[in-house]
Amino acid sequence: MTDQPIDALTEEQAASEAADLRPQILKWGQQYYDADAPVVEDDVYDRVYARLVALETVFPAIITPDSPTQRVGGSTRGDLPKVTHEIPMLSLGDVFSIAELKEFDERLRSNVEDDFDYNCELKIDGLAISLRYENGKFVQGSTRGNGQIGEDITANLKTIKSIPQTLSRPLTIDVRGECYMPKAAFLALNERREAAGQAPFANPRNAAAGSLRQLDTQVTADRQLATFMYNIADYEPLTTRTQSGLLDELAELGFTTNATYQVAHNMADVAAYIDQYQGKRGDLPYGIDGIVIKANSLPLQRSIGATVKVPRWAIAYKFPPEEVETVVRDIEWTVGRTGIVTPTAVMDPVALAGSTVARASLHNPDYLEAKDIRLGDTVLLHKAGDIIPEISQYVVAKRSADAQPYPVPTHCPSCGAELVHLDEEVALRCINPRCPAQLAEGMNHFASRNAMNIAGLGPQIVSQLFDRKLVDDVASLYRLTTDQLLTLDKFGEKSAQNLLTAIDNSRNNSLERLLFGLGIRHVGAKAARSIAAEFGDIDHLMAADSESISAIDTVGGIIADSVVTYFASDQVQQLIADLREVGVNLTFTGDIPATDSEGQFAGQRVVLTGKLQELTRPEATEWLERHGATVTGSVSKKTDLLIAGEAAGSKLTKAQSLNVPVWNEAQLQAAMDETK
Ligand code: 3B8
Repeated sequence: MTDQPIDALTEEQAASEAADLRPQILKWGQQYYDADAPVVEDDVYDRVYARLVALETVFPAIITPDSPTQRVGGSTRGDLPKVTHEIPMLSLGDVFSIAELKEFDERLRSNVEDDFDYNCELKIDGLAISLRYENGKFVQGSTRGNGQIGEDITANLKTIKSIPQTLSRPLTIDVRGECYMPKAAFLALNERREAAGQAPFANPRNAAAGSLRQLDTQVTADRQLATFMYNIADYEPLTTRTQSGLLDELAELGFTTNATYQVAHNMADVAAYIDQYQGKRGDLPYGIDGIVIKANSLPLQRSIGATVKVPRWAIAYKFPPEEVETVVRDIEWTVGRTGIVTPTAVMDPVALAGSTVARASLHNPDYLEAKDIRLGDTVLLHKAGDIIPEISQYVVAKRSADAQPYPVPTHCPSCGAELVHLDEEVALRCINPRCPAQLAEGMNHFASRNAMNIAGLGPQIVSQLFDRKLVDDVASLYRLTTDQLLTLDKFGEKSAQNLLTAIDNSRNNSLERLLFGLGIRHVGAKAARSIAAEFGDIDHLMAADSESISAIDTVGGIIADSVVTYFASDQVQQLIADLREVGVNLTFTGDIPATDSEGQFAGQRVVLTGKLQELTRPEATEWLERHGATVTGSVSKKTDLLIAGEAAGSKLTKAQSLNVPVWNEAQLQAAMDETK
């Protein structure tokens, strides 16, 4: 993007710049919506988008029908029903300095005759939601959307424990607040995602947004979302007439409110509140991005009113982004358990928002290229969502003249095998199954709490075990001796004995822990449990075909195919034989999990083809599998249903020739809506 003034451009130059920006914006938008994993910061996206809008406004002739500016309803997903907010859900105006905050105060005081107080609140970094109660019963929940029209997310919100189903009084009210993911839940979720080979969320806000848009409410329920409610569309039904009293009354009604609010008589009080929480920010269990001040009197709020977009009686003070400068010394490429090779910037350690930071993920080669981080660059570092260290940008003025773009490796840093991009994914992968880095990561996963739960066997010990060639796979763990362990750094009799006991005890685990611990692609802890319970022991599982595995209620075709492929490998069969020989239990000894009722697509083979508009492939697949379908890749006589998106090709023709029923995306959506 150039920063040339637009009126200095010719139409041809404008057209050419716009043509460069559009694919970039579309790609970023796609990544955002498909994966809830933005590749650029929101403000970069906003600036580039604004530039395109400006170009097209000055030169309307250059607008193309496929320009991202020509899309309607970009902020809401088409697959969720719409809700009209009878009283609009406004957003807050924001200021970035105490000086601007004082201007806001002076403007307001010059328009209001009497003295008044403010209520100060933390600005929670989540998603605004509106909850409708009729006669004290929760009837509908929605997102803000564009303020007039939001999306209906009632079913998802019903899974959130802090949202009361029934109020302590039978009021009819619309209550507004913030839905967020606590930092601890976010970290645990990302750990689970990485263990199951899924991409982690970039920050708690994205994780919360992704969780609220789930088609399957069980997924939302597992995500541990929370809420703080802070506003009401119309205060008439309440007894209180102040904002601070409103927070108390909402709490009495059964809502969760944030208890940190304080009434301020003047700007000195407000400044003290800001100081206090800016310092405590890193210690809070949820992310905040500023504070909000509101005229405390509710009737005064009403008389002051709002512009079309923001209330005039409240303002958000955004904390200065806590950013520090540091220098990039290295870019490390590490290989994860699933073979994904991730770049990490290694920097001079700096204190940032309550911790010392020396590393920041650069996610993937595309991200590295977009950020253009080079060795020796001075960079600005912040914490995304108050928690994940992230490089904002390099400092242009401090880049040395001979800094070179960082080359993306073509070969695995651990084993030297050639790296690949599978299925057009952004991630770079090493697909060598004997890659030592993957083996070590695999062993860490094997030992982790939800897998074999071997206390004391952490990454540092695992890497020493591999370095000293004491192990070469997970079965060899069970042949370790005290003498061998005594050779490890800082290991004495006692620590060696403790680790051996922990390893020994894990022999008796029920099969699902082993299944999960083996790290079979797509097999999370839940699927492992259902599979172990269904087959009872590993021999029956290894003899099973994909159909019989995917016949399990909660296990779909993708998982089943992955399990079958895994056990078909000679090396895997050897590993299982070794595990048996060293005495690891291979049978299910746990409780039988409750099975779900018959899914709508039970026993059906479904194929997806073409480009879906509203859903992503994985979303559609996951939903179908949860409802009993086996989702396969090719159309045959056995196919029960083809779901065809746009530009469906040969699979559609084949399905038609075989008289296989064909649905479009809208029909799939209708089926999804019905089962809600
Ligand atoms: C009016 C009041 C929007 C908001 C508001 O923690 C309005 O009060 C709003 F039109 O968005 N993120 C808060 C937070 C957000 C808002 C708010 N109060 N504490 C927040």
